[in-house]
Amino acid sequence: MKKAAIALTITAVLLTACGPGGMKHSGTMDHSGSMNDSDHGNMDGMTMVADKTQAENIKAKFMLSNDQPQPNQSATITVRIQDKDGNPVNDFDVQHEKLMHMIIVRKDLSYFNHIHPDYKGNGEFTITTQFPTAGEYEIISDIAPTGIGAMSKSEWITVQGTAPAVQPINPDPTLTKEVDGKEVTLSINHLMANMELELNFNIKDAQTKQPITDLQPFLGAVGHVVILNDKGGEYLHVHPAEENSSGPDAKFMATFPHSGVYKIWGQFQQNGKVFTVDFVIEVP
Ligand SMILES: [Cu+2]
Repeated sequence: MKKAAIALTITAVLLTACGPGGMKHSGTMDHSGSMNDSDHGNMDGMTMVADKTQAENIKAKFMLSNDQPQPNQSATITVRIQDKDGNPVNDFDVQHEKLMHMIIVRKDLSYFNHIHPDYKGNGEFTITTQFPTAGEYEIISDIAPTGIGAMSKSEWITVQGTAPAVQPINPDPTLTKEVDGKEVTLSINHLMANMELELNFNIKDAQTKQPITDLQPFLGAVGHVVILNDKGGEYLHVHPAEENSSGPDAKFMATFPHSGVYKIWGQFQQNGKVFTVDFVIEVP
């Protein structure tokens, strides 16, 4: 029931800023051969987004090494990318340093994982991971088949056993969170649906309250932001407005397609360690 809906209803909004992370793989068409600062902020720059029909013509088959995956046991996920005739799609562009980005969330969005499967050739990607609990998970893959453009594919899987109680996805009363010794405040200008907005993550040292200015590039940019709605039907992959910032502000652009509740995960790196901060917001 769910499976049929997934391929058609996922709305992927891929907004890609220019930068080394978005550089094309060898030998592909590129909108701009060389990057310079004046190209930054050109949001339709590097990675073109596949149109709906092109994206629908690319199929992703998700397979698990065990049809009945168990919590906390290794499971290998294989994703086969095929064209509409079932032939493997062989060539992919690098986006943000990777050929495939994989996001795994539990249905209530209380669990989030961002991993990078290995490309085995012949359209096949694999990765071994674990699911922390029983329950339903959505696996989302971002790819950019060469010459077609960026798209997302997803599938639901069920991890065996008794699922823990579903956590309500309630909007956060304040958009300041402390994680790994950092105090992160999210601000969004003029929050409304269907309009491109700037999301600013301001990052301080949680103890000293001093601004953090030594963020390191993560996946070729100041950070990586993923947004999902609470119903699981909308996935926004968001990209930096200022690719090269090292803090304390990390700015991203995104468009929330509808009003409703969305969860936002921001990932940043400092001192060689990635930290993830999440916020739940309600878009009026
Ligand atoms: Cu990734």
